[in-house]
Amino acid sequence: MSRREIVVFGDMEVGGGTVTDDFISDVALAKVFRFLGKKKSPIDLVLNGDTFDFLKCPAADGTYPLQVTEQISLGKLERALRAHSKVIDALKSFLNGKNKNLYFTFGNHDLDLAFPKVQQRIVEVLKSKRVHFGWSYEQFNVHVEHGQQYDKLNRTNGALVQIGDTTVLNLSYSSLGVLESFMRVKEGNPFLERIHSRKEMFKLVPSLLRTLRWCGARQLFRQLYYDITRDPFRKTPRWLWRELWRRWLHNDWEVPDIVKVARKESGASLFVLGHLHHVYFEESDKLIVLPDTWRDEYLLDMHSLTLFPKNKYYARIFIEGSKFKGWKLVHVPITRSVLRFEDVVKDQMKYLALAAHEEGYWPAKLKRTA
Ligand SMILES: [Mn+2]
Repeated sequence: MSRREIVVFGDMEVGGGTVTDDFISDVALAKVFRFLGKKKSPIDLVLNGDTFDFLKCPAADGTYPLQVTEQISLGKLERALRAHSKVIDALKSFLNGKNKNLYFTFGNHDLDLAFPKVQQRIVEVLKSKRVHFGWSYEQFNVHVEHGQQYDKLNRTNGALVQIGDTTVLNLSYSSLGVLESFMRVKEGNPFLERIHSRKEMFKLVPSLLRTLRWCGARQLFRQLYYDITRDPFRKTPRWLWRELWRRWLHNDWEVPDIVKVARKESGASLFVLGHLHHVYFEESDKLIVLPDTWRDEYLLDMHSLTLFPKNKYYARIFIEGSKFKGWKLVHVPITRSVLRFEDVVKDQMKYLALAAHEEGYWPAKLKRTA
């Protein structure tokens, strides 16, 4: 009986090599991709959304435009390809293997993958026809999807939208808020933004929470202004007001629990999700697997006030004939230091550089813009 594997990575968030680029695990990830390429069995490699972090990657002039054209996305893509050529070369080597296919699903940070020229450019760089793009991967009763469509602030009705003669990205309320109000905070606090839980971290840095609340209030007023001026692309439905207000009031800066919603929606027997940056699995009438993120993130321990770099995982799903036979979550060990929170707060840039150095990644220079 024929055997094949579906291998899923979530939320890699490969960025443009700027200070807001949170992907530094080039060495470890490239090694896994090359290893998978050498395996004899057919493999469908699924990069499950937010593979590229177009959202937090500035345009060439250092700004974060709200109307993202194909040209802007192409520029961001070029910089990400250059900043992370090791990973791209490893994907090329994977595709050179026998019976290997690569799938990109769209996440909220890389809706840009829906632009035809962005797809063309990736196919051209990877030098392979076995590269596929879509909202989800659905084969052998396995459903792989990023999950932003189950998150009301992040969901969109299609990836692209027409404004006059121009096609631009159909950005969600959440993405517009990130670009309009929060990227400057991220640029000023590039390390602190990688730390979870946010709620606990804010207890130690109340000034950051104040800044965010101020940005949130400004964003609410902006939304009100668009509403009054009847900007057709910024209509504010009633539920959105409720949701924005609830989040502002309760200091809720987390992604909602999309697993509950997704569970109801899908008929597949195995469901792989991303977006939440959790490692998680659940087995009831159907199996739900979350293989976490490959972006550099930390868990804050409130007793010792130390930061533990999060582990990196991917999911392996085994298919025999056309039937689902089992699955495995693989942990990729990377040696990293545990950091003291108070040191990091004092000099975030120093510890960004240290983290990148420990992973063997060193971009030409950490800059504000590319
Ligand atoms: Mn996401």
